[in-house]
Amino acid sequence: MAIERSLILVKPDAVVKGNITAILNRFESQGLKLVACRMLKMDEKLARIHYEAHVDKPFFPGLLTYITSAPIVAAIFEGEDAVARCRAIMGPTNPANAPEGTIRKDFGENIERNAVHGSDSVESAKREISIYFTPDVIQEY
Ligand code: IDP
Ligand code: MG
Repeated sequence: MAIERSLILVKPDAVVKGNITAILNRFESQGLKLVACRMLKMDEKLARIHYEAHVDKPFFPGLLTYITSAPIVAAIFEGEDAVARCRAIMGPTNPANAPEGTIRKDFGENIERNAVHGSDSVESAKREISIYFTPDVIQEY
């Protein structure tokens, strides 16, 4: 297994409810290393870049309204097999299908307002990390 990085977003529903640190802790407590972190508000331009695979989907207008409704926290977690491990810690897209103890089960509201984003492959992680972070702000320790 290789050391990977995943791009995680704490999404607006979770930020507004005060769940930022509880969610980041789910990754940190599983041994994933936080190597970059920032808070920002998505705008439509950024949302269309981040969700480029979804811009033509029927749910995109609702997703756009939601994801730009309040700030988000963008973070990079690093570790062995980080992409798959982060996805497992998050749970599936729909919180209704999420196992006990996953972030989306514990903090998600519905298939749209599901608390967290995580990269779905190493390739996606590289693309997504470059949207939010320049290499000089990613820490080595
Ligand atoms: P993922 O976040 O688990 O990778 P994707 O299929 O990539 O799921 O969808 C991106 C985001 O779009 C989801 O996290 C969710 O916020 C939203 N979304 C996905 N499918 C639906 C849907 O059917 N209705 C409403 N929102 C959706
Ligand atoms: Mg996805």
